[in-house]
Amino acid sequence: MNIYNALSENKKQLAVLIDPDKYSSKSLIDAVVVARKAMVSFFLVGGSLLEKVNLDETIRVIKDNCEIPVIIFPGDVLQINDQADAILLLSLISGRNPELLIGKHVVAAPYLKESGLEILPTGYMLIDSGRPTTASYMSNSLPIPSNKDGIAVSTAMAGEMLGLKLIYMDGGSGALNPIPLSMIENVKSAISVPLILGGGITTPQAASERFKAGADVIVVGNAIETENSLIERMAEVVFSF
Ligand code: 1GP
Repeated sequence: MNIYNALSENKKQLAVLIDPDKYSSKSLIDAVVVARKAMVSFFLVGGSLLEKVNLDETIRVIKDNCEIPVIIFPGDVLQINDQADAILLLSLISGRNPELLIGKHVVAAPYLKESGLEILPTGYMLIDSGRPTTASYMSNSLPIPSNKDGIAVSTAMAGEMLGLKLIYMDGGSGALNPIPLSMIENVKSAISVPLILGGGITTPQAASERFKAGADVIVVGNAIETENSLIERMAEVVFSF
């Protein structure tokens, strides 16, 4: 399966973020079973900081229990794993940390080439969500202020002009406030590549509003860690479009 083509289909899609630190084998299998039933489009796996050494096992459990494609959402070069289907090759274009714009990519390139993973060049934009997140702290970068739509628009446009194939706007996992609708609308109308959106989306209504504003793929992580059934309700929103 070509993951980029699947992400670019002109339809709304739900991705479930699995932070390997947050799941036991049992709770992961439970989540996978619900995700399969709900016909979730993708799993993203990874995190800004992984405290347990179980990425390999996490991906294996997912692959053993469903056909849903696994995309690595790496917080570091240590999170390259060839059991997955694809990897978001993130350039943190909202920040000015050269390591996350090109440095880590140089280190990772030979490993990525060897891995056989499908590479998804992604303009990653952290948006301020009301409090520091692990992503903003670990990336040593300043998120874009949530009321500065113009900065977000120009940043996303620049990312597309540089050849990045996806734009991912993220409030960071566990964001206090999800990304405002006006920012999503303005960014979406300025780019033609798929727009992935995540961070602090905890209700089907918040997801629905953000799909309407222009998000193509919505990523939900935190909210489903304690309530699996939310996956089904989020998926119902996707199928209502
Ligand atoms: C974080 O976009 C993802 O990078 C998902 O965020 O965990 O807050 O849903 P949540």
